[in-house]
Amino acid sequence: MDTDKAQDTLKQKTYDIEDATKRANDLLKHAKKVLILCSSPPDADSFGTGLAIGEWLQKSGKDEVQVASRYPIPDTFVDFPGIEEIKILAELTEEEFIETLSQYDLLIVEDTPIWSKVLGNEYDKILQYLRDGQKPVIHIDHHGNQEIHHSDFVISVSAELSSTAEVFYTYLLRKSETLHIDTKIADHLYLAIVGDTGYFAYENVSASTFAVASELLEAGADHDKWHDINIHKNAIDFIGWAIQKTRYDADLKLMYLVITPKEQEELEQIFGTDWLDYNHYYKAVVLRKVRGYDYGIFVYDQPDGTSKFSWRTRNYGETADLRDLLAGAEHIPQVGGHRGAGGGTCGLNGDGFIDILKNKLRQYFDNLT
Ligand SMILES: [Mn+2]
Repeated sequence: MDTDKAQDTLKQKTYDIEDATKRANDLLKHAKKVLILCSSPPDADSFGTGLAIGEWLQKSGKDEVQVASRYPIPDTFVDFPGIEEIKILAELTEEEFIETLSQYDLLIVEDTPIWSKVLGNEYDKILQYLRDGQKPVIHIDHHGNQEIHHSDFVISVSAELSSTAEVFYTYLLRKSETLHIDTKIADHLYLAIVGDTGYFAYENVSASTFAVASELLEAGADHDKWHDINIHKNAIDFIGWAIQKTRYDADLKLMYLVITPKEQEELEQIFGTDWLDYNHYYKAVVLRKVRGYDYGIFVYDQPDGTSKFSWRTRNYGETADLRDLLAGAEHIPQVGGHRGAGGGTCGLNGDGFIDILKNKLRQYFDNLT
C-alpha cells in the first residue's frame, strides 16, 4: 500500500491534464471496441455525457461502442433521451462482468471519483483485473482528484469544472480532429450541463461553462426542449413529507433530515421501494434555500446500523467545507463530492452521524471566535 501511496503523491504532484489528454487520445485512436460505464447515483451528467461519448466514438468509426451501467436505472429516468441505449449490467456477477469486459479493448469510466460507483457494489476482482493491466482505462471526471484519479493504471482526464460534460467537451471533443459535433452529441452534453448546474444556477458555473453551452447551442442543442423538463409527482410529494420531518439547529446553522428504518417503511408504502429516487428536488429546493441555515443534511439509515449522508452547503460567504470537517473523522470511512454538494458513509446510524457533524461544526465555530 505504501508504494501505492507514493505513486499517488507522485501523480498528484506531476499531474498534467494536457499530457493525460494526449495519452487518452492515443488510446481512443487505437481502440476498436469500447465500453463506457456511467456512474451511480444516476444523473443527467452521467447519462448525458456517457451517451455523448458513445455517439462520438461510434461516429469516429469504432467497430463496437457500448454505453452501460452496473446499476439499475430508476423509473425517474424512463423519459431521459437515449436511455434505452444504455445497457444494464447490474445483474452480472464480477466474473461475468470481467468476461464481458474482455470483449472490449478499452474501458471508459466517467462522472465519479469512486470505483464502487462505476464497477458495482462488488468490485474487488474487477479492480484487480484492471490493476493487472488487462484492460486500459480512461477516466473522465470533474469531482476533484480522488480514488480513481490516483490509480496509477488509469489515464485520468480530470478537472474541477461544472460537469463531466464540460470536461469531456473542453479537453477531448473541442480538440478532436476527427469529428465535428452533431446535434445529438450537442443535445446530450447540453442536457448534462443543465442537470449538473441546475440550469446554470449553481456556483460551479464559470465563464467556460457558458462558452461551452454557447458552442453546444450553435451546434444544435435545443434549449427550449431541455428547459421543459417535468418533475415526477412523487418528487413533489416527497418534499411535502420531508419538510415536516426536517429539523433545525439555529446555533449551528444546520438543517437536517434523518430517515430512520421506521420512516423508510412509511416511505416505501407511499412511494414504493424506489422512495430514494425522489429526494433530488428536496435537496435542490429546500436544503440549500433556507435563510440562516448554511448546511443542509440528508441522511438515511442502512439495514446494518450504518448510514449514508449527503449535504448541500451554501457556498457564498464564510462557510465550512464539510469535506474538510469530516474527512478522516472517526466513524466516517468515506466522504467525497464538492464543497456545495457532497456526501459519504458513516459507521453509526443517522442520529449518530448528526451528533458527529454537530460536534465538528461546534468546533469549527469555536475556532472562528
Ligand atoms: Mn457530474
